[in-house]
Amino acid sequence: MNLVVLSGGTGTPKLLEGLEVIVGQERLNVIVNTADDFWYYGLYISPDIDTVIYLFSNLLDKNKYWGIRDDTFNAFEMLKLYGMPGWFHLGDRDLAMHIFRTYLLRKGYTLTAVTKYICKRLGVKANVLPMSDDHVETYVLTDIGELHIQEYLVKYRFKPKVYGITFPGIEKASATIDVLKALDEGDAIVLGPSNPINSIGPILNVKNVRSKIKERKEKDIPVIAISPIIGTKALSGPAHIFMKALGYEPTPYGIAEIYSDIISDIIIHKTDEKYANIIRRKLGIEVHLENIIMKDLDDKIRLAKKVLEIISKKSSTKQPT
Ligand code: FO1
Repeated sequence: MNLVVLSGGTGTPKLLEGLEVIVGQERLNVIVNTADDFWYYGLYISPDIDTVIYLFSNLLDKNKYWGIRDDTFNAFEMLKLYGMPGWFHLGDRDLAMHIFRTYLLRKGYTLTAVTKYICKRLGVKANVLPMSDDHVETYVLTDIGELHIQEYLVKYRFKPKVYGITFPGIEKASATIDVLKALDEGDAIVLGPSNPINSIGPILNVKNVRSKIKERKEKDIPVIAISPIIGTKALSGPAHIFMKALGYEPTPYGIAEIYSDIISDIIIHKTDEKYANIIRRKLGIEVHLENIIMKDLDDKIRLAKKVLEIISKKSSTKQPT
């Protein structure tokens, strides 16, 4: 069973924790959003890649779902003394990742090669794949001006009113051959419970990814989304805010609508039963009502098991091609 999981932000890594326990890292191909990446004081920061690498190497601070557990911030304190802003915290051990990655990127290695190498050094067995080796950024147009996604999320805690969101570079960004190979060889594709606009969205908008997933779904494999929203609120972060700003209803129906051309199934929270019929009827997507809240490891394993049950049920009933 080769699983492909699209991951961004901090929601999907929780599901990855459960999947890792059940299928093992060797079976996981994680395509990661890189539109959160940015150059910060000369360092190339790749937040979503780092959360996945730290998770699989058991270094992740699981209270925050970013950075390294029990990290210190001595360099950061000195950098603030020199005038660096204090809203984006860089731990000492985390800094080593940014310094080393920047060193390799400046020598001309691709983000894919650098990620593979760092995973090897950290003993990560999962296949962690940047969505593209072409640089993509994310900006949010708000009532206090245009903000980089990290400023909007971290500095302003998604308080400013959102008028729009843009992903400079996405129109030229191509999927890597590793991403297309993983999508080709996967037995199932999972769109994790992350923000469909700025975490999963950029992955789908990289050239050839959406069409490849659509092709696989229409031909033979389950493509399953897990809603990051319960009712009209995201479990964490601004998914509902971005969806509203882009004209989608901020509900599980809106999630299904965004993914309607590429998913066969969606898992929504058991209290969202009222959306199930319209998703089935209007979008032709199978709906599974589950408890999608992941508070502890048992929750993560339980939800991961549900995903795998759906996959094996669909695969066993698949018509012989
Ligand atoms: N998130 C915060 O809320 N505060 C921070 O100071 C912060 C620093 C940081 C440093 C490195 C890194 O890889 C991630 C960091 N994050 C921080 C999380 C980051 O903003 C989120 O993981 C992504 O934006 C989620 O999409």
